[in-house]
Amino acid sequence: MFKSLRHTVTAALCVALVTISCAASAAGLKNGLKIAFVPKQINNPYEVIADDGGMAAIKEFSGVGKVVGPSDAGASSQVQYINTLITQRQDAIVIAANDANAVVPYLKKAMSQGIKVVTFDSDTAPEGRQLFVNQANAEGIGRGQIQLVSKLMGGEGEFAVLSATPNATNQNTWIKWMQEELKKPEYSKIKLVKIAYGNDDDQKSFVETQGLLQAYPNLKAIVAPTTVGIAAAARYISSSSSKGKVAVTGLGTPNQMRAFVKNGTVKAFQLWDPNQLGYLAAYAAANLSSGAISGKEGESFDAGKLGKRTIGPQGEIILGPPTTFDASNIDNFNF
Ligand code: RAM
Repeated sequence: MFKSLRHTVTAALCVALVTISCAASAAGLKNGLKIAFVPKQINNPYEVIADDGGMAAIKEFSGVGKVVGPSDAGASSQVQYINTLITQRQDAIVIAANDANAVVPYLKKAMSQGIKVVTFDSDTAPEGRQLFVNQANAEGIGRGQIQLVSKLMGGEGEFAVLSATPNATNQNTWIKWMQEELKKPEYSKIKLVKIAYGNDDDQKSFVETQGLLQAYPNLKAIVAPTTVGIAAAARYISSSSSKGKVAVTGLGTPNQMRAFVKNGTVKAFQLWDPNQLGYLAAYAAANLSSGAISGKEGESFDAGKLGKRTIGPQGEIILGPPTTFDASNIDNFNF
């Protein structure tokens, strides 16, 4: 009797252990992974939403997450944070790079010491990281911005781009695709007159908007492919005589843009969910750090509530297509 009881207990324990170890290996992630997020800027509302998504993911797989970074988006402002994270022996660094090259030597140093490096939002040169978690296909974002602004301008007139910093990899890639799209004959009557840089600084973006309106009196639209820029441009225009004459569009968060959509300054703009971007980047980093993936094209991994994701060419993982927001749908979104 005792013997059989002992067997039953042992069997039950085995079932329990097998269940636990199956649960752990289903996700295949190590416990207690130390993952640090380094946003472009610590105080940019977009980056804050993305970082929150990352921290939520890290909590799900019982890691230890933190967010550190500069208050400006300058090319080298992230270097000191990377150096500290190397000293702290983090398992992974997840970074939205302010410059394609400035951070690469430091990220290479991190990787040489076994720290996994994932870029998200804004990439480095490929040798600076193992994976890049991109919000959406860059070509699609760039071409989509021109399709949208052309519609808002009635297919003709002058427009300007109000970008982030001159060295931002993501904005520069999108602008390159905007310029490609503009070569199509259907845009022969619209002209890009200037690319201005607000440096993802609210005040500078505000002043740059004012400068564009003064320098180009016939301006029909401003495209700001940055959430900081579009919010500042909309704020300036909404209380100026240009309201209703100069369209503002680009990439913005629904919560920052809602008031300007409601007061008619902004008809339509685009974005993806930054929270999901951070969430996906954290899962990518955890899978790399756990050895579940090595970063090769074609490898798949489990990204929690976002399901199975596959690594594409050049170590790129794409979140999904952007959404276009306007008066008809903006109240369905809260980020
Ligand atoms: C700003 C930043 C960020 C970009 C968004 C759209 O918040 O420049 O990198 O992805 O805009």
